[in-house]
Amino acid sequence: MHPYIAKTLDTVQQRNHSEPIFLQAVSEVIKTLNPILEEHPEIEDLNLLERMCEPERQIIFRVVWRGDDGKVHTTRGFRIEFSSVLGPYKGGLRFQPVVNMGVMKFLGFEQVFKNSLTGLNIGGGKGGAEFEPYGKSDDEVMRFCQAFMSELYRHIGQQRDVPAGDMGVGAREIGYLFGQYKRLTNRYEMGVMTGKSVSWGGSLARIEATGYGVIYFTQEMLKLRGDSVEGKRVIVSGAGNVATYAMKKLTDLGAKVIACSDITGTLYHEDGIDVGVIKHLAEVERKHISAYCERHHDAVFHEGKKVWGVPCDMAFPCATQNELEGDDAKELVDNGLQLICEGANMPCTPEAIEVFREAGILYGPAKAANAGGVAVSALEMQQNAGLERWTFQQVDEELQRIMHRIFEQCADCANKYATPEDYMAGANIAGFLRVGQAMISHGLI
Ligand code: 2IT
Repeated sequence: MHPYIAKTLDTVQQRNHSEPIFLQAVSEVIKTLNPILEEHPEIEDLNLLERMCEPERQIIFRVVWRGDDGKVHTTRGFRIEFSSVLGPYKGGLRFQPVVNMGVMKFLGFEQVFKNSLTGLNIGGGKGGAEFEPYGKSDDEVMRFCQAFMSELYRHIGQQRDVPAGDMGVGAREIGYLFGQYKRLTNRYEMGVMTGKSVSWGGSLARIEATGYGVIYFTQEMLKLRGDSVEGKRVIVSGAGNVATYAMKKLTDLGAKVIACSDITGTLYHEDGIDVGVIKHLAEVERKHISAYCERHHDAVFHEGKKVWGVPCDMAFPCATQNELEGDDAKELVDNGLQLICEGANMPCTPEAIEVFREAGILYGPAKAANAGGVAVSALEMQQNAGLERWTFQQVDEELQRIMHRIFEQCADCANKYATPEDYMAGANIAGFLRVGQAMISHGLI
């Protein structure tokens, strides 16, 4: 390891010792940067690595709201404005009880490199709150969103910081947040948020974009090996937007999705998962996937079980960080896995990635493979700024072009600086180079 990398890791470790998840994200990126440090001594001269590991601004705030139970709750809200070197801070809001500063910072850090890879003008940020929307009434969610925005509104703006959804934040929450922003600022600032409902400024294909993008990236990886997704047996973890639309695209392309999962367990359906039912459960009924078996009696639900034990050709972790560990990876490889592509942010642990690497499994890293969501968010901003409304096909074609470009950058950097098909190193290096060059142009700030 280059001594400058070791020194930076040490500094970041000391400064953030209570945030192991953030340290994991940082070390995964900077350990792959060895080859470019020789070629670019200015990285060390200008201390770019350490500067990149420190968010530009970290906002923590109190959110006070009254629940349906009549009780007053105090929740912690966050917005990490990580880097504005390529554009306004851009990244989602996550509402989940386990959210904390380390999680926010890891997601913000990943977002910087992901957004860089899109080639679009978006900086990196992330936010959220330790709030559980599941099982809450619409009214309660609305009151929480209004309370959350009562502080957040002073930090965001269409040229400043543009939040979107993430886990626990969908079109419903974005609507309540936007309504409160409009009330507080007395401005209909359409581009201040993305992931809006299509009826009032949202983009067609935004909801599909992350999942579809993951599969477009997968197609690119397979194409280089003269292969395709057709006829493959597939498992997907998660039952949210990313998983649902990854499953839909896979099914449309002739793959067979035999299992998916959520926090309650794994659903197995040998005939192929009926994505329409999963979508309805997630988006309309807001129910866990065990309810799927009421409609398909030949499907089986395994309570409390992870999906990784189901033998398959391809696996798509689309649920959450560190959901796939070293032992899961070994089991997948032993069962004949050929490809893994990440829909969630950092779903594979470092041990799991090492297992895949040693076995020569095709591995699509999240910051490249799941960048389609934020890319279409930027297209939503573009439509809002031009008072335009693109068709589904226009957005989808642009998404495919963007995913193709992302893949090419990853492949080129892998070939040039690492080894062919090392898309993890390729993504980190390509993402880093664009951010680094812009930082150098902006001087010491
Ligand atoms: O993880 C992600 O890339 C997102 N949650 C999407 C962020 C966005 O601004 O659309």
